[in-house]
Amino acid sequence: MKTSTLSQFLSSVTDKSSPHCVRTSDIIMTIALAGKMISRQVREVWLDGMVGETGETNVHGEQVKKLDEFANEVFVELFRRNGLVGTLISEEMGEPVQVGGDELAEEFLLTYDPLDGSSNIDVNVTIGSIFGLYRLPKDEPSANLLLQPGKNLIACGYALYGPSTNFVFWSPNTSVCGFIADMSIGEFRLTDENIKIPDESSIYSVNEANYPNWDKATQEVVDYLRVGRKESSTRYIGSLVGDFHRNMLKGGVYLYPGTVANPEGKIRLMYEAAPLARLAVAAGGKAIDGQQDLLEIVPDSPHHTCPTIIGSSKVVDEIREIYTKSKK
Ligand code: AHM
Ligand code: MG
Repeated sequence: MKTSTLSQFLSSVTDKSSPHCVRTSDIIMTIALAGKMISRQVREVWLDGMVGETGETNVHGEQVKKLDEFANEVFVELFRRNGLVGTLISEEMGEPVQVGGDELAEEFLLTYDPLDGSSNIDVNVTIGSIFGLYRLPKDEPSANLLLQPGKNLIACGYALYGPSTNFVFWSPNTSVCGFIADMSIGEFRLTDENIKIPDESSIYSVNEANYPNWDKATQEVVDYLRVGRKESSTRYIGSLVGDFHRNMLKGGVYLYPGTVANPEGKIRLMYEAAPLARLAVAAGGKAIDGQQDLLEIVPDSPHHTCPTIIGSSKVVDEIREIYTKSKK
């Protein structure tokens, strides 16, 4: 075999003398397994009668799709069975859920969006699962222990269900690395060991229909991206994880700003914005909420939302400058 599989790759980068390092790799393997299971269901969604909504509404007030529920259950079941992490926080669960495990598991918090891009589920457009892994301080128990900023992530990544299934992750022992599922052998195979985001790009990804609802600074930012730069092009599919993946490989910036009525925006910090921000930074990109580094934001609840701007470093710098001038 020419390229290594995910398990071979993880085995080669794991410090076997460190229980935390071994545990982190085992958790990443479990998430990859969840990705394969969800990918299978995504591809069979029409055949298995899994289209449509469950009739339930989630903590964000959104209609839960049958596939959202399925994907969430895959994560819960796998981690309940193997006991590798102590706590799960998911977009689809109102409260953090304890899934038990040993003493070491108590130090690990896994956050995830089981199926990002829910509005694209029934229309065969790329969707994905995003995850963030945090190591909790052992000797500082506090009521806010779970509310960790993105800078404390110890691993993060996503599985992407498009024409092929990708698995992309970052951990302290690796760069940002990418894998593609070879379903004939049921394994992810390494495609890129060191993904880097181009510094510069003409692509921006934003739902521009929200323009009338933005404040002046955000309108100025998007005007600048559209007509103030040498070249400009829009790509927006409405699946953050899909837009992020394209922008990471080709260059580009994703924006989901707040509106005047809802300044904190829609993107969830702990399992959407922060994991992708950490990946972007590890790949040479940047992430802000306007003026502040996104990885510095401390959530005030598991489902905290924040304005999200992630992508090519030079473009993000220019955006920050416009916000900074306009807020003076
Ligand atoms: P979801 O996790 O329920 O799918 O919501 C998050 C999604 C992002 O993936 C996407 O970029 C955004 O919401 C699209 O929102 P909008 O339709 O307002 O542009
Ligand atoms: Mg999402």
